[in-house]
Amino acid sequence: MTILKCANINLDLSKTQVMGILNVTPDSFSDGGCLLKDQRLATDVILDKARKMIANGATILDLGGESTRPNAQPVSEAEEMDRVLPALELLKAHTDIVISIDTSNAKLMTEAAKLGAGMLNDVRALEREGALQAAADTGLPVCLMHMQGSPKTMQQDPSYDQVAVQVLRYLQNRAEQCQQLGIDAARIILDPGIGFGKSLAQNLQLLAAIKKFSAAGYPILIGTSRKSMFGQLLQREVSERLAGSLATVAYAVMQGAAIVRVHDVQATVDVVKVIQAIGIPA
Ligand code: 8Y4
Repeated sequence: MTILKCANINLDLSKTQVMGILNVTPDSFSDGGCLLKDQRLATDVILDKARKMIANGATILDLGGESTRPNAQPVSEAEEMDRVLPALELLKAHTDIVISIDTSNAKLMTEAAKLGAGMLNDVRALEREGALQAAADTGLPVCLMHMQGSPKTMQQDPSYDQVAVQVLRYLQNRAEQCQQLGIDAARIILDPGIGFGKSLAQNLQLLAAIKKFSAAGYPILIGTSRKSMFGQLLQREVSERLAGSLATVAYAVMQGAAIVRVHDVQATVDVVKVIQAIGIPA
């Protein structure tokens, strides 16, 4: 019942799965990029990172070519495809893991599915022109994430009446839209979008509400890894946010999150295993 069919690979979402972040962007804000100065793909770097994450227990890799952090340079759809598709081909040729495509770009969704992508991850919840139909046509699972505003403006003055209620209502509406276009409910994953148009207090309220999100009946994905909420809460730089990130992973697993999206796969898999070994009380 909790099996997610990702093209030819089935994931058991009754156990929390670890999704490793693989960016194909030139900025090295958090993790060195996999692009060379001339924008060509550093194939050895990306394969190395992927193999390490797989060996450490990741079961999904999230491949992205658009930086969505505040004030990032926008990337054209063509350039995004030039970054992601060769990386996807490379990963499909050398690994067997589920490759998630982090994109809002309908054309990229279509082309990535043809090359063997296993799921789609859209921080804009398929709101871009053509994305809903394109995603439906791939037959792949989709992660619908909530964002208030756009990456450029989202942190200016995030405002909600009741953040958890509103975010969940939005995601349920998007999930219904998906099903109207033929996306099976069993292929839909919801994500409150930690850090996407939320204050520290709002991020914490969303994390505290994971159980309520799960109760909507869809698998929940949580992405907190190294985010600025830990800068605000702990006064830590990006490189010093592992402990904070792991605390939220432990909590998310305890509250039934199906997938956690992280940079630090080895440490995260250890935390997931320990929490699951203890067991989650009824
Ligand atoms: C350091 C490095 C600090 C990166 C912050 C960041 C999510 C997501 C992102 C998420 C889903 C990020 C693509 C933001 N976050 N997709 N994507 N959920 N589904 N920032 O939370 O990692 S990118």
